[in-house]
Order: sequence, then structure tokens, then C-alpha cells
Amino acid sequence: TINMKINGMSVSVPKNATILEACRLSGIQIPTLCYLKEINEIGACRICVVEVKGARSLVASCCAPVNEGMEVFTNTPKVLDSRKKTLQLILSTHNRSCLSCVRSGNCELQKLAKDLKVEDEGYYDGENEQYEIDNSAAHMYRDNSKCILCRRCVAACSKLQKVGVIGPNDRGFASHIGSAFDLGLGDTSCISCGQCIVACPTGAIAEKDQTDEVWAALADPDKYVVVNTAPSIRATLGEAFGMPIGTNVQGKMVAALRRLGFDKVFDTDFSADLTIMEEANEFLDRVQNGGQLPLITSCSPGWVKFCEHYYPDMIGNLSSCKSPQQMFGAITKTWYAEKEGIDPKKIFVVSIMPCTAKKFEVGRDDQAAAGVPDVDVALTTRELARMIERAGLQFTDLPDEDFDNPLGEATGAGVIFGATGGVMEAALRTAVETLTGEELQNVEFTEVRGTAGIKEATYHVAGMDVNVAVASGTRNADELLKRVQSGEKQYHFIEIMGCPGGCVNGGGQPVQHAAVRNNIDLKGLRAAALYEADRNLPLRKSHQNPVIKKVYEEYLEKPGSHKAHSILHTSYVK
Ligand code: HC0
Repeated sequence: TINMKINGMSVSVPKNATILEACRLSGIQIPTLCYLKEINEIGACRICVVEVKGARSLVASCCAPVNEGMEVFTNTPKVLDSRKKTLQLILSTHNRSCLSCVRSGNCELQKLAKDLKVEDEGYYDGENEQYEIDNSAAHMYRDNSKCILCRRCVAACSKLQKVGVIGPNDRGFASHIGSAFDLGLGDTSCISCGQCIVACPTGAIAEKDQTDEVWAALADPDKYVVVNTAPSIRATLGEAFGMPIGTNVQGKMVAALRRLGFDKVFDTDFSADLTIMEEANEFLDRVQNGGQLPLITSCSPGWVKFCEHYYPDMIGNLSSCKSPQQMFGAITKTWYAEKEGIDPKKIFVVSIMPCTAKKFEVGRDDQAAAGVPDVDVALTTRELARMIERAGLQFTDLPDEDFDNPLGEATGAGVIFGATGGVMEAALRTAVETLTGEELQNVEFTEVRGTAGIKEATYHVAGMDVNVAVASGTRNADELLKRVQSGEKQYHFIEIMGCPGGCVNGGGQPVQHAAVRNNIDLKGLRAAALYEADRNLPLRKSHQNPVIKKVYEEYLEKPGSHKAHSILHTSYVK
């Protein structure tokens, strides 16, 4: 440690800390705007300035290291005045239609303007650049009139995800964020992960809001509107209503959906169980019959798109299974529709996903088992929160209710899908039992848990060493696949999720401000809620799910059957 003074108080802080970190450790949260820990430490916005004794000018605390004996002042008139002027200048080019902005109430710029007492936000107003809204991508839009050029989205795209399809274009007053040659985002190799959206401090980028389509379906007496909620939503939706990170709100979520008027409230965990039946079978088939290995999971559409764009040679390794979202729609519009005597054309399937790429996945080819799209609309967690607000439901006061039958029935294997490593663990629970023919005593494969970007394990099963790996975030996926392609590593089975930490940290999840993202283990806290849910469930292996058993008995015959293939599997494009 080193010794220094902050606002006249003596403190000891780690010697490699920045001034920003030293202040935070001493109980002072300095305001920031462009700073994102580890990926955007560029000192560009100058909101985090402080006075350092002896320094000629104010110092950007996010990228200035501490020194022995340093004296820092965080709230002097000079500091406060500088921050306020910087913010006024930023606001002078900002589209301030805040009243109805999608980020109103959750905007970092808005909070700063209030905290820094900017009462004359139009002080430096003048002529501004005009931008067209980029609506070209399936999942999101960009409105540069609300962009403050902090580069957080650029860092998320290039440094976090290694996709790199956006960056600053032009110079000076004309600077704006966009794709190369100002192509529309939809014309680039964007993977639709939405990590840029959760990194954005303002409303410059957001998912395409499809809530009106769902309101219309709910109001249509000819439609039978079914909703399914992804595993991770129960662990994150509460954040949108001020509940602590990692609170499991499954019961209230179901109650809210029922009050919104959905005819049936079902669980994507059910179809996660179904995915395991098909995927474990595919894995065993490839192992036993010399199929292409490693088998790589295909349930994350951001990852699938990354594979198609950047690793087309590995498309043969992708599982042919549709994702649980798509399997849910497919089985609803076939088996369930037949059973209930409902015309599949009248069924409107809405899924609530932590993911923006799910909006893109809905429209992929070969995702229409009953001749109509498997899923009609994929909403993000944030869009669901907006519907609940618009309906005036007092979320925190709602009672806890249960999912409907039969597609609300799920095991613990389904719920852990939402965390990185969860699909692998769920698949192992079923594959190991099938291979050994014996009941698995300990169902917890802890080696593949946790928020590390890449995880590996070897399991000795039925006389064979099974090498598995798990990666989350496409930068980590890229690193892992390079090891596979170079021959450095040989695996039998790989799980890849497009977002770092898996779906709990998806691009459609409630946006937490940088002050939270930088300092709290968001992924770990959210994932813990899912592992706890798994621990508390009576059934924890997908093949134990009684409704899954019934679906195979009554309809699909067995995993991997011809019928299962035509309904639950798909293909990919190079
Ligand atoms: Fe996921 Fe899914 S677990 S991708 O992470 O596999 O989005 O939560 O719904 O489809 O089940 C997302 C989350 C899902 C799917 C499931 C998978």
C-alpha cells in the first residue's frame, strides 16, 4: 500500500490503484461517464477530474495512478465548476427529449446533470449535426443525436466481444459513432449480442421495442397468446423495480404476466430440458459413431452468428439443435396445439429473453416447425419491465404464482442454462447417466461453474476421458477456438455463450450504471440466484421431467427421431 491524503484525510490504498479507485475505497464515488473498468480507461470525458496538489491542471482520476504522499481534492470549486462546464458542453449537442426517452430514469447523463446541479443545460446550445436513426439491424437502433461520444459501446464491441463493427467516424464536430463507411449496422457482421446497449450511458442505442406488437396480440380475441420466460429472467427482472441484484422473482414475474393477459404463462426452462434431451443424444451419437467433434452448443444466437461470420469452418461442429427459445415455440405450435385442438396459426408465442440476438433468431430461416414462425416476438427483460410499468402493476407487491401446465414444468437442469457453464452441466447430468446406465449421485459439476471466461474439465465416464470446455463472451470463444484449430487442445464437447457470463449478463438485461458494473460482480450475483433455484428443485436432471417424458411417448418417439429432427433441429449458413 501507499499513503496519501484525500480531501485532507490520510488513507492507505493499494499502490497500483488509480485515483478513482483510491477514492472509491475511501468511500468517495467520483462521477464518471466514459470509464468502464478494464475495457474503456481512456480519460476522454473529463467528468472524473480531481485536483492534485502540485499538478498544473486538473487530473482525470480514472487513469491517473496514485503516488506516495499524493494529496487529492475531489470537491473543490475548481473541480465542481470544471465538471459542470464539461457536462454543459456535452449537453449542448445532446438531444434532450428526456421525458419519454427509453432511458429516462435510468440515464447516467440525466443523473449527472442533477447531481452536478446543471440547471441551465442549454447554456452552450448552437447549431448541431443532424443524424438519421440507423434502423437497419433486426434487434436495435442507433440514434446519434443522443450519443455523447464516450466510446463505451465501441469498447464493448471491440475489446469485450472482439467483434469490432463500430467506431468513431469523421473528426472534430462531425465525429460520430458508426460502422465503417457509415454502413447500416444491419449490413455489417454485427452478431446482435447487445453488449453495446448495456454499456451505453444514455438512450443513443437500444433494442427495437416490440411491446406494441404484444399489446396488440393480447387485445386480439382471435389470438391465443402464450408467453415463455428464459431461465435468467427470474434472476434479473427485479432489478428493474429496484430490488437487489440476484433476487429470484419467479413467482412475481408469473403473476405479472398473468395480469398482463397472457393466455398461458410457460417456462423456457421446460424447453431447455427438451434441448438437453436432443443435445445429449446428439453428443452421444457423435462420440459413438465417429461424428464431428467437438460438439459445440448452438443455443446462443449471438454465438451462432459469430461462428457463421468468423468461424465458418466450424459450422459442422455446431449442434443442430434449435435453441430452447425456438424449441419452445416449435413444440407449442405442434404437440401442444394438436393436444389442445388450437390452430397453430392462431397461437402467438412471445418469449421474454435476456438477449437482443433472440430478436434476430426469431426471423432466421428454418425456424417454423408448424409452417408458421416458431416464435412471434422476442422481448428483452427491459421491454417486459416497461409493459409491467405501463399496465400499472405494482411489481414488488404482487403475490408469488406458479407457471401453467404442462409447458411450465422444468427441472433444475433447465434453470441453470442462464449462467455460463449451465448448459454443459445440464447436458452432463443426462449424458453421464445415459453412458454409464447408473444413477448419478452428485449432480453438481462445479468445475464448469463460475464467471471465468474460459473453463475446462475432464470427466472419466464409462471408461472414457471426456474433455469439455466452456467459454462465454465471443472474445473468449475466439481464444478457445484458436486453441482447438491449432490442435493445442482437444475437446469432445464445448459450450459457448455469446455474452460474458452467459445469459444472466445478456444484452437485453436491465441496464446497471457503470458505477455498479465497475464495482459489483453482476454476473456472479445473478448466476447465484439460478444455482440456488436448481438446488431447491426436486428434479434436477432433464430426463426426469415428467412432461418431457410424455412429449416423447405421445409425440416425438425418442430423442433424435425423424420427427424430433423435423421439429426441433435446424441448420446454419456459411
Ligand atoms: Fe438463455 Fe437459453 S439460457 S440462450 O442463455 O440455451 O437468451 O436465460 O433462454 O433459448 O433456455 C438466453 C437465458 C435462454 C435459449 C434457454 C439456452
